[in-house]
Amino acid sequence: MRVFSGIQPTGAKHFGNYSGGFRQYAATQERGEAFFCVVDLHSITVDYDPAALREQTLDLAAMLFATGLDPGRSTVFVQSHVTAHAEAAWLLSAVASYGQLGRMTQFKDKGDGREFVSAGLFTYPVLMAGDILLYQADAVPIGDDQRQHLELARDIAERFNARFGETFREPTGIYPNVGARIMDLQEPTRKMSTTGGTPQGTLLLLDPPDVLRKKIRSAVTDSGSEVRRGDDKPGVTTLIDIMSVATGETPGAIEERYASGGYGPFKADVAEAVVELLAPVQARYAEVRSDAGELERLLAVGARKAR
Ligand code: ATP
Ligand code: LTN
Repeated sequence: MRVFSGIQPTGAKHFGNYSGGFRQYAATQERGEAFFCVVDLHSITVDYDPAALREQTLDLAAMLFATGLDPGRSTVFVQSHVTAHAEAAWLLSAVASYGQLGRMTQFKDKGDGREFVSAGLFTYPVLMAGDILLYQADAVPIGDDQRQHLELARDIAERFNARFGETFREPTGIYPNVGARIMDLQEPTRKMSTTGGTPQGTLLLLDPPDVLRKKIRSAVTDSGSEVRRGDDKPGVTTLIDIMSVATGETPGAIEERYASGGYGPFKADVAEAVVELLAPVQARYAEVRSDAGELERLLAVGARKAR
């Protein structure tokens, strides 16, 4: 089985990225031949600083290794190092539907209210389709917010195959059972995000333990005091999901344990679970990130393999 996923180097990485991205990458690398791409070409579709982007590319590569990618097993590389990605995007744009691109919710969300909306922000999903299709990927581990983009990639493959003969494999998205869409802790009707969420409601993977504790303690928890999941309880649901992702316990087991204990002790335990999960990640990150030369070497090896 071929596995492919991409992740943007801009924006500090958060618990939602861990849930829908990083932890799934580490798990899926065991199941086949895996490629993980730092998609810097996607990040230039909105305002960016070139020097910062280069640093953030290394930051993200370090985080990919710190969360469990094994360079001996997975091919980890930077999108702009493999020129075929940009070429594929142009060629596939001939079989991508303009109407369908206009219906992408990420385009509408990210474009809304901006003074300048780049054409690249609009064609962004075609580049993503190229990323996936070039590698004949069967499985694409992603979060729920990328579902629409994955569907578009499948449609592009199908249309290309129908017109030019069987060429591309149609990829399947892999979503986590719990935590496919982690919500913002302050506004639990919006997804946790460094671009669209609130700073207090976003748990960063590199937040110090006390900051993580404070953000979780001040998370909104809806009315009533029962710890249970439900559409009427988006705040508590988010905290249960976060705990489930951090500990591997099922949401049901967590609900049962905290059902009548009130929010205070529950939140304290969620915070400790997150701190315990992230402390070793942060330590590995510091170690890996301190050797930029080695990171660059690993990415060069990855790009060669990807090519
Ligand atoms: P952001 O919204 O913070 O700008 P993003 O989705 O635009 O992030 P990436 O950092 O490239 O961009 O996302 C990496 C992975 O994390 C993707 O597979 C995405 O689906 C997943 N992801 C992002 N936010 C969440 C979330 N709140 N819950 C679960 N998965 C998420
Ligand atoms: N669009 C994705 C990032 C991304 C991706 C990919 C994910 C770019 N290319 C290929 C999976 C496969 C995002 O915004 N998170």
